[in-house]
Amino acid sequence: MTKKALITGVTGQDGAYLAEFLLGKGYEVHGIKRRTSLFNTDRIDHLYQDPHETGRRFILHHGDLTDSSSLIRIIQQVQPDEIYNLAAQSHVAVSFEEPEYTANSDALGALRILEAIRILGLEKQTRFYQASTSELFGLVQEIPQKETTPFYPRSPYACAKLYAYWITVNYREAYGMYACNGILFNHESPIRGETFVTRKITRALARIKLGLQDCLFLGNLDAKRDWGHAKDYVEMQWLMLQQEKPEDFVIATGVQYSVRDFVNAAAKELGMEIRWEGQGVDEKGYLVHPSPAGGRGAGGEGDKCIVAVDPRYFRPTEVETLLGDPAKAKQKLGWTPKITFDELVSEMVREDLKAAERDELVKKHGYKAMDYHE
Ligand code: NDP
Ligand code: GDR
Repeated sequence: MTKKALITGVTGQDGAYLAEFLLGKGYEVHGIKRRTSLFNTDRIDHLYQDPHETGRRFILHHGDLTDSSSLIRIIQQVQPDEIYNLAAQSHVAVSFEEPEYTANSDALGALRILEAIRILGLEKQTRFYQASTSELFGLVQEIPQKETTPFYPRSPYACAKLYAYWITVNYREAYGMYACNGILFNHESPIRGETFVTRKITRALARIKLGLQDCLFLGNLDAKRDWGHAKDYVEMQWLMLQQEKPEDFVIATGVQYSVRDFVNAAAKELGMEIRWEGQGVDEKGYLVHPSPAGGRGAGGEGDKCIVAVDPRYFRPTEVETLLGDPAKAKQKLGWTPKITFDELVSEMVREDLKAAERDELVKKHGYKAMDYHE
């Protein structure tokens, strides 16, 4: 029997990698996408199958995590063996600007799916994966963080995800459902959203290299993260649903770098040198460099600003340091990340350089792509 999986957030980074992975495993894959005014299926276009064809194994449905009726209808229609709840307003900084919407989609969204499973009597048939996050650890209580480390969320996003984490545990215990949390640390890729810091860096430095952009504006350069590759991590999402008993797992590499380290690694990949030594050090220890934002930064060749700090990107409450301990996943799921930090940076830079070269060509023909600073 062909297994059926339903993925919420299929148009996102993880959704795209997971859909591809499950199709490779022979699954029939259903994805929920929300209505948008323009096509936003770039990440899954290579998987698209014409709805007029028969025997399709990749099927998209319109739905929204804030709309129970659509979720119940789709789950009833698909009768999935596995549901991967990846949809979320996933940007931590944006969650301070849209806290209520973030709670609605990220916290109540998980509840709506769990309730739909229960309402439809699928508790024993449908396994449920919740995309939990290292942001739950927030103000860290223990280094490195593992499954038993106490949570201390530091943003509306993390608070919403905390609810989703516990409601998943509760439905498992209350109704005997196969429901589990993957507590995933940051994972990136060439299809990472452009406003997360890694992609923002690789994209901007590639464009600076080709003269398409002047300066990269960042926030906290000293924040430390445990960065892995999304392709490695989606395999663990699937493995968590293939165990005998549902359990929660930390997925991380166990290695930590700062945002500044990431900038240096990306710059090195492009053969660029970031001169962090500036004209002085300010009260917070940042190297000062005159920049259009009047902020703090680092110089490039001559006196040109390449990287500057714009306080706009500071968060009201920051998560300064995250480092995961993936020992349990290693032991029970056989987890070892295949892609190293250097390989991740190199792949992201390579792909963003290709994109910048395309933009350069377009520019040569008289068009200019908008230079968003987000
Ligand atoms: P993305 O932001 O790339 O993708 C999020 C997806 O959710 C998109 O498909 C988006 O649709 C969809 N979505 C957002 N709101 C709704 C809604 N109300 N209804 C339906 N769909 C919606 O996230 P990632 O792929 O990076 O992450 C996947 C999940 O894992 C998220 O839940 C995230 O919070 C969590 N996570 C991510 C980590 C990471 O490092 N990447 C680490 C730990 C957890 P659209 O394309 O229309 O915007
Ligand atoms: P994060 O990822 O908040 O960890 O959440 P992000 O890449 O946004 O930030 C990482 C760290 O970099 C600092 N930073 C900046 N961040 C952004 N976005 N833009 C900047 O200009 C910038 N400058 C410095 C941040 O302050 C932060 O400390 C991601 C998301 O995918 C979540 O959905 C997921 O749950 C967690 O990872 C694990």
